[in-house]
Amino acid sequence: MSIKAGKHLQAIRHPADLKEVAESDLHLVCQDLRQYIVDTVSVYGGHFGASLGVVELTVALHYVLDTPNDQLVWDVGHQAYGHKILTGRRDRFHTNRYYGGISGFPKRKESEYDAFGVGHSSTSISAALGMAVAAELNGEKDRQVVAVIGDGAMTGGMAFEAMNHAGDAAANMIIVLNDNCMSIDPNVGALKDYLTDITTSHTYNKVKDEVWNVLGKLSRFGVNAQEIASKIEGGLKSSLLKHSNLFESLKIRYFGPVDGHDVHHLVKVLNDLKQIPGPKILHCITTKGKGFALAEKDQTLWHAPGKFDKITGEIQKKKYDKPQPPKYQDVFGHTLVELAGMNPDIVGVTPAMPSGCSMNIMMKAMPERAFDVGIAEQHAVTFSAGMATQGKMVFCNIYSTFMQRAYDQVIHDVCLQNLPVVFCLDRAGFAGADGPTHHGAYDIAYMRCIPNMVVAAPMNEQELRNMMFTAQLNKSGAFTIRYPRGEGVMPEWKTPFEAIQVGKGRRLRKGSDLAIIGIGHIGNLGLAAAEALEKEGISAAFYDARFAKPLDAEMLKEVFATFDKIITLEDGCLMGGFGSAVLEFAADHGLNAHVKRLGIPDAVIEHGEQLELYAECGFDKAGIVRAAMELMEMVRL
Ligand SMILES: Cc1ncc(C[n+]2csc(CCOP(=O)(O)OP(=O)(O)O)c2C)c(N)n1
Repeated sequence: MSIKAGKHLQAIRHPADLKEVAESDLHLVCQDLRQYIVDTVSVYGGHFGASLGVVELTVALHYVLDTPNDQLVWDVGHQAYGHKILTGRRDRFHTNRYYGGISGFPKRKESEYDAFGVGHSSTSISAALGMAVAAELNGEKDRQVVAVIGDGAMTGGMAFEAMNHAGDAAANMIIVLNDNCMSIDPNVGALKDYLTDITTSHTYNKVKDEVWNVLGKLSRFGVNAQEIASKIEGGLKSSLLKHSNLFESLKIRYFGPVDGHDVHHLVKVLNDLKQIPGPKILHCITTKGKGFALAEKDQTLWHAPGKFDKITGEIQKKKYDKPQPPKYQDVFGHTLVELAGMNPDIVGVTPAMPSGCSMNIMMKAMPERAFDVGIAEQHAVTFSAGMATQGKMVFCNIYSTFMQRAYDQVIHDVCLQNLPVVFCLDRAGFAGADGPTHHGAYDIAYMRCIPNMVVAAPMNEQELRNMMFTAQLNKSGAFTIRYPRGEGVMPEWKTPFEAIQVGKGRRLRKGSDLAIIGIGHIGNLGLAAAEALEKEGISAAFYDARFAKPLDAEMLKEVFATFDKIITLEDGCLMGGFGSAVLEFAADHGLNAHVKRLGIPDAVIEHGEQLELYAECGFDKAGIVRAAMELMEMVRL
């Protein structure tokens, strides 16, 4: 279905076309751009509210800046749909996030307008500062560098590290703070209150307007006038405000707050800021979901609602005639509350993903025992470690991909001290439409090499529950449980708890020709493939390893003693992953077999449905069957 652009957007294929539009007509372009995003996302899905909230900012930035020469860095990038549409990708926008289509995030190889590849939060100021400093070193005095960062992303440590550096480096850059008071869930922390205080303080805003006027008048007279303006502004601020501004105290000049939906004012302000040297921050107040009433009202739901009816607002849900298995994240959420009811030491920690990982269930049931710490994975891990020293049993839930941020904290603050923290890694394996920035490809490899760490992966809901039950009984060392995005396989999932022996796998199918050893949910495809192989005349056994560390030595010895053909199966990276662990075990114990490892190769796997990506990497059901047949053939030859 082709989406038709409104007449003011139709002529705009690139920012150069936008510059042909009269400034007084820019709001019309905004209207069409917003409508185009609504029309497309309602039909094809994707992130929604964030892009609607920055329509005016996007238009103003591309109107004022000389992109792609000027560098525009979007933080996270889930809000950059307008940017994509204005920078040569309108015709392909309906392929957004689909296999083979454009990416849901800015990506350097996709467009010269995507100055920096993003997906993980809070990187924009660092990247922009790097660009600004390099531009200075290269003598490119006129190049503008702009980072657009949300108030949620601003809670991330990297943003503070970068501002600390930026104020001192004094490089020429603009930070646009897109403040909508929301992360995916309502934003948290003291900074949020601080930003609200600045926004709502009448005294501050009155003084700010006066400063702005003085500055505006002087800015026409060049750099010297800027210096004078700066002194006046500083004087006004310090004498009248009596307290200094957080950003100003980091030597980043603060402007705002401004209405981020007034495109005409934004153009004027950005033009002014371009003239002012050094690091500056423009505080814009916006509404997430702006222009689509339901999205303004329930901003968390409309962060990424999937497909919906743009007239009624009804979000499309697949309809089934029989009960479906739950999402793993919900099994986690409900099970945690159950366990916390039994064990008073249990607490929950999430870095900004309460609805994403279903920690919101515990936050609702036991608000004093569940913590959203902001987009701060490193802090989440060390905060959990601190609580563990005091006898708390922390379930710290972090998406596998975001845990990459907190690797040193896992090693230094948890494992070296042998603290019992449970890490639940959601979205392990392929994240799907979010693509490579979000795939949880590396966790088995990066966790299993750390001492004092158990690495487990459930094949179904019951296993997840039992692993969580087991983990909270375990008082020595860290315990990782990784599970994928989406549904499990058991509609009747609320089974009684049973402890699992740590490091114990299980055989689920007997066979005589070859053995498949899977780890985690992907094992269901392995088991299905083993059954399908029967029709091909191949008798395949299936083992569920459950643990990548410690490995089940007894089980592996049995497998190597019984079979000379073995397939290992994981939805994680092959290098250093579960299959590697099996081969290490075999080498260390002098065991021999033809081993074929299936998993994610040493390559960037793009976005698409999980099943499409399994197929691409050769470990969907058909791929596993093929691999088994090839192994049989190869060994016969
Ligand atoms: C390191 C990291 N942790 C978590 C996320 C998940 N995430 C994506 S967008 C988002 C909220 C961002 O909020 P904000 O920056 O205010 O932007 P808004 O969506 O409000 O426009 C979060 C937590 C992420 N992308 N990166």
